Amino acid sequence: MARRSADPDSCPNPKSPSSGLRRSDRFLIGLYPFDRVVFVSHVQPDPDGLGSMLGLAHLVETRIGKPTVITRDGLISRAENKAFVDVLNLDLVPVEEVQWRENDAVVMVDSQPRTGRHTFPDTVPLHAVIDHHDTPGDLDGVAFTDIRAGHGATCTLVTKYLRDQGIDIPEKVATALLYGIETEVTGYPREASDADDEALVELYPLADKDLIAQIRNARLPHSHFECMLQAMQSSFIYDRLLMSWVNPLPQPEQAAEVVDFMIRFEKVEYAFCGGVYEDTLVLSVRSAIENARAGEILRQVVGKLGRAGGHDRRAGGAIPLPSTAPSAIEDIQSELRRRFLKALKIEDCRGQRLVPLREMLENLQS
Ligand SMILES: [Mn+2]
Repeated sequence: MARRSADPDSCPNPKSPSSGLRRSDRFLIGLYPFDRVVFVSHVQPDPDGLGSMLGLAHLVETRIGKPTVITRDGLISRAENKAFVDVLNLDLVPVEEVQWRENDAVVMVDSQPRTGRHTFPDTVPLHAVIDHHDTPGDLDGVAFTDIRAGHGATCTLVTKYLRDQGIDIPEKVATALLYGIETEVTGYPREASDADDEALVELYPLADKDLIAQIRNARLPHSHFECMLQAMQSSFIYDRLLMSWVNPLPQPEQAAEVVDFMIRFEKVEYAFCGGVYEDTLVLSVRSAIENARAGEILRQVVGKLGRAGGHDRRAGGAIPLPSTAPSAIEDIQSELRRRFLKALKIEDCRGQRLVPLREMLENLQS
């Protein structure tokens, strides 16, 4: 399998003159003038974002002794992610409750500014952005940036910062970083670089494997099964694409749970799920092939209707709905279907139900 090689740490950062300093040195030096460091990530924060904030907070507190705040933007609804927060006992401040101070350094991880993935005000100036998404953000005026799309996880970059600074990684931090990387790079096939593997090998002996097991096998709510049933009943196969709709979506992250499950279907290369949550159509895509360009395709499909982005094999998006009337939702759904089929050059393909109607009815009667 082709491996992407991670760019070396010595690769010059266009925002900083070549100084012989490592990125982690420059990151820490830049924080000296500030009184406090506030970490932010994207909406519905995932283990990679949460683990990165936790790891960097440990770095900042240990190395330069500044107080830190770790925030949560929006809901955490996926069962594994809730378990991650619970078993690791994370103290997350809802981002809307942060009292922003003049002398805060705001550090964004696992996301980039003005990509439509945040709810805190645009007027809060960002000091640093550390990310691995290839979704371009507006980095104007950000003093420190470390964007490495060649890495499978932001937690990998954070692990490297901790190692470079010679800092012991406590069990809780190691567990969070390990699970953060694992969830990002476990795929069909994996989206990982050698740097991700190195970080995993380093973190594994330090992490609490019992906690990892509790997170990985988190107990599932009733709504998970209702959502999966609806997804299966609504799924159509269009050549190498499977499309599912769940309306309404019990939790926004369940669109991702649907595609994580559906992409294992041996006959398709792309799985798409859309579902209405409140007044938003939440979208999620997975691909089973390399060079799938899932993020790019979903951005193209969504266009000006909303926002989308992601990675080669995983992508997400959201479309604000002017109306949640069934006919308005159907209109947007058929437009998205048309655009997705066009993007995959299968526009002449007729859809086939994943589960034939007759079987569904027979199951109901038996
Ligand atoms: Mn990530």
